[in-house]
Amino acid sequence: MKPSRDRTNHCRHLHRRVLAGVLAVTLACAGTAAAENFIDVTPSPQQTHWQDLEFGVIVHFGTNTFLDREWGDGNADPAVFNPDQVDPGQWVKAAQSAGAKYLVLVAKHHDGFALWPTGQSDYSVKSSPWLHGKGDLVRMTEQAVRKQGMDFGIYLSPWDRHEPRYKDAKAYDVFYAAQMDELIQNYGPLTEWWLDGAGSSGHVYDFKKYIEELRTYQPNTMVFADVALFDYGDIRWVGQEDGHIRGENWNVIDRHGELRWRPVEVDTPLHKLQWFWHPNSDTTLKSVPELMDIWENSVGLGGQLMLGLAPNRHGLLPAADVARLKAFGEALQARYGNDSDLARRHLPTDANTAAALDGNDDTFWSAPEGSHHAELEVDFAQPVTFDRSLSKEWLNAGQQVQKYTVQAWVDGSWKTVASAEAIGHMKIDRFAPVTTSKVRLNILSSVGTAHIRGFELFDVAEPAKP
Ligand code: FUL
Repeated sequence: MKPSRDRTNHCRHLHRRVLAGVLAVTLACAGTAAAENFIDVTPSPQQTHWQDLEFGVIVHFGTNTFLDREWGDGNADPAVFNPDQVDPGQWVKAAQSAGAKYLVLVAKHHDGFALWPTGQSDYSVKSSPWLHGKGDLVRMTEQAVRKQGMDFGIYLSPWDRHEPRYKDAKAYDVFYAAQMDELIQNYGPLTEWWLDGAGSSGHVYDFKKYIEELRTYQPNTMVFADVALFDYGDIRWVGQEDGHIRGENWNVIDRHGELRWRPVEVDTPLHKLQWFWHPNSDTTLKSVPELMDIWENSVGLGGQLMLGLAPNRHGLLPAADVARLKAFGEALQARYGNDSDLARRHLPTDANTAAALDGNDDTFWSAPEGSHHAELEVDFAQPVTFDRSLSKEWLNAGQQVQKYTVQAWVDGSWKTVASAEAIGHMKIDRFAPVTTSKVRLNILSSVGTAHIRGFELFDVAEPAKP
């Protein structure tokens, strides 16, 4: 397997420093490179920060909103963009009520219409009647987001159906990089940059140049990249937009023989199949049970949820959307909030175990150093009844757990109620209700020492799905 870029550079550096020919260094580097495997790959601090956000929203608003379209053809008259009550503060508060921690704004969708007064083209808010062409929606949104203490990110569609230079790949590269420069240099720190591959097949972009530009001014920005743009992604696309992760969720993915930590993002809109607002929006809103199911199958399986929000022609989220987001946030708290966690009722225990049960993600339980198997046991004075467990792995040293069970002490022996492979950032396991005064997370196999940030138990008592 080919050595990772970082390790190769590190070895080159060492070689330079010990030119005197310390054979051991050469051998050590060759040896390490050959030994590279999944477990050697760990997240960057920026990825850890991003994964801890868990839930963000992406806002689609533009000419499509006024034309009942999802994919604009690039010919919309800027005059159609004329919202009369734009209030990003309202979007932000609604997103927060659902529990979202950051907001990504679609600054330019495939139709090419820019929501900020770009200097690279006239196809933007400055040619619209909105605020007499003096508005800057990226600025307004960024300020509202930061005021509420959320992180901010930007989507700038590579596919541009309006820009005449799009036909000339080299000229378009200059154009895209210049638009990107405006966004990355003028609107504060960005947590995520959304590179959307839709519509781009057959077009060759100089992504290397774009990413160099981004990294220069925004070294901490995580690049989301789907199918075609995979090489550049710090985070990866789940592969569809139905809000579900399928199968075990591992963070280290091999692409072209290169191993990288690439946590998964699960993007799905609040309205069924609609990223932009449409006149029928009241009939497409996902229900609270549907949103809960999405959260449990994205965040609950160690992924990042990116929920699409769509302001209407006034520039406001419809009242029904605001109410739905709030109800979703409340349902999440009721089901998985700290007050619902039964593991908090545990009997006094040692400090190591307590660190997994305290609801604090900055403290974690560690298995005995170097162990490949360990148990984290929780004891109760009174029996508790639960049907879900929620486990969280501390991932800074890599995703160590590769097989585990959740077991309850029933009639004098350990009964397995759940068994799986990956834990990762978060793992919710569901099972038939069990009543017990002793539970354990039984780590059957960890490559290195396992670390658990959280082990929680819930009694959801929800009828099983058909
Ligand atoms: C897709 C786009 O084509 C959709 O319109 C939307 O922006 C979604 C978030 O990404 O690839």
